[in-house]
Amino acid sequence: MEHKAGYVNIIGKPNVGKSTLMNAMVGEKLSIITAKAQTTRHRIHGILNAPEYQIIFSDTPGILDPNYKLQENMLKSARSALVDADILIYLTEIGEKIDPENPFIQKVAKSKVPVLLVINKIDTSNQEDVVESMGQWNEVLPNAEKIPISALKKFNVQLIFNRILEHLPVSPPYYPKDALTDKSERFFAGEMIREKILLYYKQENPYAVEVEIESFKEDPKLIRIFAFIYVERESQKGILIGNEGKALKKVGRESRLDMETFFQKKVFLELKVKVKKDWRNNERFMKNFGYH
Ligand SMILES: Nc1nc2c(ncn2[C@@H]2O[C@H](COP(=O)(O)OP(=O)(O)OP(=O)(O)O)[C@@H](O)[C@H]2O)c(=O)[nH]1
Ligand SMILES: [Mg+2]
Repeated sequence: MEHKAGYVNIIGKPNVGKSTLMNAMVGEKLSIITAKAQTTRHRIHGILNAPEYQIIFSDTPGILDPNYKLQENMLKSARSALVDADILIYLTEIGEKIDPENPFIQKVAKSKVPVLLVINKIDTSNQEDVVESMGQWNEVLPNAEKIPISALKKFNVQLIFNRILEHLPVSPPYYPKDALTDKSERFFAGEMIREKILLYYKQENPYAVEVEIESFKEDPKLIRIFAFIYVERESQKGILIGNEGKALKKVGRESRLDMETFFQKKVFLELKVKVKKDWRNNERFMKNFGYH
């Protein structure tokens, strides 16, 4: 039997469930998920291997109008997903306002590769609204197959998988057949910390945060991780650390537990908060953090 392989890129607005869908397809928690928009900042590959195929899912930052340099970089990263896909999943959520003039949607409409228009979160809706939404999308993206799902409840996720297998090109694998992702252990450790910060702090504060894994040392029984948490202002540093350091301790404890599950090993984690003024507009700083 011929081997199939290809890239399935998941794009869409912030917070529609792109990361939840990728994790459900791959069966691992690779991408962090929160109820806040703009959780994902980098493209992350999640790889599904079987003897006869390799599917490379690409989770991307949500598409938005950029207000600062970091968001410009996030948008670039989402745009790149339009170019290198073998199959595109345009993920929307039920109730999303459709703007046919949106340049992204127009590009998707002209896509040369198969497009699956996936309507997520139907667990929060009813059949009538789902049918109506599918009809509306039919007018905007007539060539795309419409699939209503719930990524959270894993409803109809199998259907997406079947369609992907039908469209997947014949190709040798792109990654080793035991690879799960393109990202390093350090990257995931940093993301687990960022997820806790998005979950536990209010308003603008979590968006001003970047995490740097300064060292990651693994011995047979233990992983020692030292991380810097960068914020933009002194006041944010105070908020992050909290009264008697309690808030930061909670971030440390919860991140460590996640890491121990993910790496299947005991973890010793140390966190330190640092101020890096206005880093979200600092190209050099962002380059160091893998934004291009
Ligand atoms: N009810 C419901 N909630 C969902 C579903 N899928 C995702 N969510 C929730 O929607 C929120 C956003 O999910 P994410 O997977 O982080 O969304 P995203 O598109 O990756 O978001 P960004 O990375 O910010 O662009 C989270 O609170 C999820 O739990 C679903 O099928 N049903
Ligand atoms: Mg995401």
